[in-house]
Amino acid sequence: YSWEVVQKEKPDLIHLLDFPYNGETTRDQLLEGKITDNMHHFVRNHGGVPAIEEDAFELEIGGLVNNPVKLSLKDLKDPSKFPQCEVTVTLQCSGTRRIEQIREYPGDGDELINAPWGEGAIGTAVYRGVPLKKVLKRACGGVLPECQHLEFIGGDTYFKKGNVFNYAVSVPYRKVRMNEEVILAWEMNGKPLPKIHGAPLRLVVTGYIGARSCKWVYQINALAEPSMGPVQSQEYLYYTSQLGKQNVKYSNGFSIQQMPVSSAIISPVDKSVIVHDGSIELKGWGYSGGGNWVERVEVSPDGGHVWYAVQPEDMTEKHYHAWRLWKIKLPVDAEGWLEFCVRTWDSSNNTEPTFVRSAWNWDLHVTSSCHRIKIYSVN
Ligand code: MTE
Ligand code: MO
Repeated sequence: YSWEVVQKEKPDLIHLLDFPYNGETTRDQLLEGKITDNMHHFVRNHGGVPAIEEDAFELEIGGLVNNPVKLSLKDLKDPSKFPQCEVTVTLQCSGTRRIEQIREYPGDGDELINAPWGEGAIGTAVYRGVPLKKVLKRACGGVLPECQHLEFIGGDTYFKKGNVFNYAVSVPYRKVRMNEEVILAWEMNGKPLPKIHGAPLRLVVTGYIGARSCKWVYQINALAEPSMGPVQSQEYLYYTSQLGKQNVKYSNGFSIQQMPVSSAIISPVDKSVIVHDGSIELKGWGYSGGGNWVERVEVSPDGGHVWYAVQPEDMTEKHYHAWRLWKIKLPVDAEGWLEFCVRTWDSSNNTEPTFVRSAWNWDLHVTSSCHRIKIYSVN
C-alpha cells in the first residue's frame, strides 16, 4: 500500500506523515456537512496498511468466552446469524489540537509523538455492521464471569523502540455489554470500508477515543485485565501535571477511554485580517464523547469574558455520538486584534478547560481547551 495509492485515494488531506500514514481533513471539508466523505476522512495509522485477502479472512474470538470461534466475513454478514445495524459516529483522534500545546510549550511532551494534529483529526461517518454484543452472545455463547475487558488485535504491525508489534487495544467489557452501538463494521457511508480505514473489518467504538476503534481487526480476546500490548499499556495515557519528561512512568498513566468535550473554530483562520461592516461570521465543530451529545456552543469575541450562544437552528442536528457543526454572526465594533474563542457544552453540562495549559499532559492527548484564534478586525 504505497504512498502513491494514499495520494490517489486521499488527494487533499493535509499529509502530516508519509509513513506511518497520517493525514488530517482540510478546513473546507470539515465544514462541508455532518457526514465526512470517505475521501476526506482523516487517517491515523501506527504502521502500514495490511493486505488482507477477504475470502481467506477469519475473525478469531477467544479468551474468556464460552465457545471460542472463527468467523468468516460471510458468517458475519449473514443477517440470519447476526442482526445488522448502522451507526452515525464521530471518530476523533485523542491527539486532536495537540499542535497548540506543541507551539506554546515546545519540547514539553513525549518526543515519540509523531503526529502534530490540528483541528482536523476528526470525522463523522455512517458505519454498517453487526453489534459486537450480539456476536459474543450468538457465536460464543457469551463471556465467562471473569471477563472484564475485550482486546482487539489488528493485522497491521508497527515498530517501537526496536520491537515489532501488532496493533492491540482493549475496552472495558461493560462498554460492549451496555450498548449495541459498538459494532464490527465493513461499510462506511454506504460504500465498502476503504482499506486505509480498516477493511475488511474494523471495530467502531462510539464515544471513545479513536485509538480504540481497531482497524483490520482479526482477533478478539475476552480478558480479565486490559490488553498488555504497548498501544494499550504505554500509549493513550493521561498523566497529572507533575509528570514530565524526567519523571514519567507508564505505570503512572491513566488509560484514556471516553472522549471529553472539544470544539474548534474552523473559519476564519487564526491570524487573519477581516474587513467587515459590524459583524463577523464564525464556523466550526463541537463534539462530546461518552454517550453525550452536544447541547450548546458558545463563542466569545473578547477572549472569554462575554459569550454568545449559537442558535439551535445554526447547528446541525443533535445526535448521540456525533459532532455538531455550528455558525454564528457576532457583532464586532472594535478595530485591531481581537481574540475569539469557542466552548462546547454537552448534555451533562460538561465543557472544555479554559486555557491551553489547563489541558496540558505529557502524552499530549485530549488536550482540547477553549479554542482561541486572533483576528485583526477592520471595521
Ligand atoms: N487500528 C489499527 N489496527 N492500527 C492503527 O494504527 N489507529 C487508531 C484507530 N485504529 C489504528 C487503529 C487511531 S489512533 C485512530 S484515531 C483511529 O483508528 C483512526 O481511524 P481512521 O484512520 O479510520 O480515521
Ligand atoms: Mo488516534
